[in-house]
Amino acid sequence: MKETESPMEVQKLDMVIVGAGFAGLYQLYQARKKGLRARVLEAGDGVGGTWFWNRYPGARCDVESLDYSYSFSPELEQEWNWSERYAPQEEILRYINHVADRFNLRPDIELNTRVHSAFFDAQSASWNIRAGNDQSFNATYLVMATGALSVPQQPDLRALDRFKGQWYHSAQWPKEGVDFKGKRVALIGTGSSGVQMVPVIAQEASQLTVFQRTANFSVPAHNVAFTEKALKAAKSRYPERRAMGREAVTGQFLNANTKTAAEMTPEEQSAELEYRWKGAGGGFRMLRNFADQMSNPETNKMVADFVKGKIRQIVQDPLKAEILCPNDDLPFGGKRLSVDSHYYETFNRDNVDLVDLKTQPLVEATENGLRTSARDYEFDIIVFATGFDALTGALTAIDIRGEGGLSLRDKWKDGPVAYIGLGIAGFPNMFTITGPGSPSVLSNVVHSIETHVDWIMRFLEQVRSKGIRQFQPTTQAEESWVQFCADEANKTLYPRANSWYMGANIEGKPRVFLAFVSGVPVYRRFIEKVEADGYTGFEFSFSS
Ligand code: N01
Repeated sequence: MKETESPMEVQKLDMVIVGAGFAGLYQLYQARKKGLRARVLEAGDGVGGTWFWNRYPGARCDVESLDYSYSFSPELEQEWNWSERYAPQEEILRYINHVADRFNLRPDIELNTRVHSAFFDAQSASWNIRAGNDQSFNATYLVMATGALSVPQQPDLRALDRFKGQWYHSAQWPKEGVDFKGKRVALIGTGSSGVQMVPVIAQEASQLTVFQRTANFSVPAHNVAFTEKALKAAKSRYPERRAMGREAVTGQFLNANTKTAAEMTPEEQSAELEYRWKGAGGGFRMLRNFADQMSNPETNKMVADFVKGKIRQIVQDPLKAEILCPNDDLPFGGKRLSVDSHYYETFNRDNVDLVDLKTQPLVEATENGLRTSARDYEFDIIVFATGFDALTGALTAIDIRGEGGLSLRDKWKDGPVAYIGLGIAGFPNMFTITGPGSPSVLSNVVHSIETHVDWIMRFLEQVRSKGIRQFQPTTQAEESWVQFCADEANKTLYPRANSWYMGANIEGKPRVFLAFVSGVPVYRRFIEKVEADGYTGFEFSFSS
């Protein structure tokens, strides 16, 4: 059916929300609270977004669960008991399902309903949405809660169809799991997903061969099970914890050192690094060793060299250790830092091998495994942990047309252009949650989601009380925000890395730093000022 033909039955709504992950569920909760008729459309057959799809062995969050959880309901905070510092995927998925039930969200969620297109209709100032098996919706507001990392990147590996074994992508993991017992397994990709999988698969498989293209840094999570006492104590300080998170660069309290490296003695520098590497620190605390870690190349090199020293201490085979040590041109933290449980230690096992794809690139799949430029390898299972088309992929996957039929794909062909990560000029009455140009993937994303949804709801309250029919950012505001984001990113070392933050992992994707780099508090103050000043940067038209 053509977009211009009238569909059989159109469900009329105030708001369509695309995606039933953390963002979509909270948006629905708040929209309903304000009396909006809202509906979530979700491609999967369950809620959970990232945590619904990424079921690979070892999957868990890299932001501590006490932070990586909703803060809007103190009752929910108190009721839910996280079992570990970093909860595993199945527990996070259980939590999201609990939220869906506890707040009775399911009646307004349509599962198995992938959104194909969203066309803005100027006459009615609303969105016509096509989804699922030719279902049609019309909504005054469209909220894209599609997630930053939800379109898997599958490498174009020649002759994969010839391979007689099984192959899987980390982000499309079968619900029934994969039995690795006694199997020869290839794992391609050593980002966060690969790093989490390696220690777990190694314990089950007869042989695990890790194919690494670019070494990245990984740091120990020091994950622990909560004791009842520790959890109770942490929960008793929840408001304090959340308040500290709000004022932290990443929206999560990491006990950041406020001194630059130059303000410390060499002994103090070493003590700081050791503290953060060891049990009391761990995880993303390693990103906060020194205030100038992500802006001063010398300071960054000190951290990078410290971590490389640790890799060389842990990995007994010097050849493997060298392959696992990132090159000097990769700043520490320039690519998303991986947070692991015994990743480097796993390379000391007899059944784990490492192939450096820089010296022997992958050529193709064969009937029995993989061929590199050096030799053939035999496998029963190939696992791809090759990442995502980050931040923009899920938005451009949908045919979104704004004013005058403007296509989002066309508008973003040279990189995403958006205002404060929330709105896009030419696409009226539409919001993106944790969109490009917001802290999103550089932050505790659940915190950023709540910030965005709360802002959107206050914005809509104004829109509705003032009889505003249509709103969108101005192109001028959008351009200056994009420039500001680029200027801020260029003050840091982030753009030096070929990372997915830069779109560098997708062939042909424009190289643009996709997130707002200067931190959650700076960003929040900016969007609060936009609000306090009467929504500067937006233009409005009123109902006649
Ligand atoms: O993906 P990645 P990921 N041939 O893009 C390699 C979040 N996450 O799924 O660096 C060979 O980081 C690629 O190599 P290179 C988190 O934000 C969170 O691991 O491009 N190799 C790289 O090694 C994370 O950062 C958690 O040279 C190929 C790897 O595949 C983000 O998701 C857990 C290749 C991809 O790494 C993405 O992580 C997991 C090819 N053709 C993920 N193509 C939490 O803990 C790609 N690679 C919450």
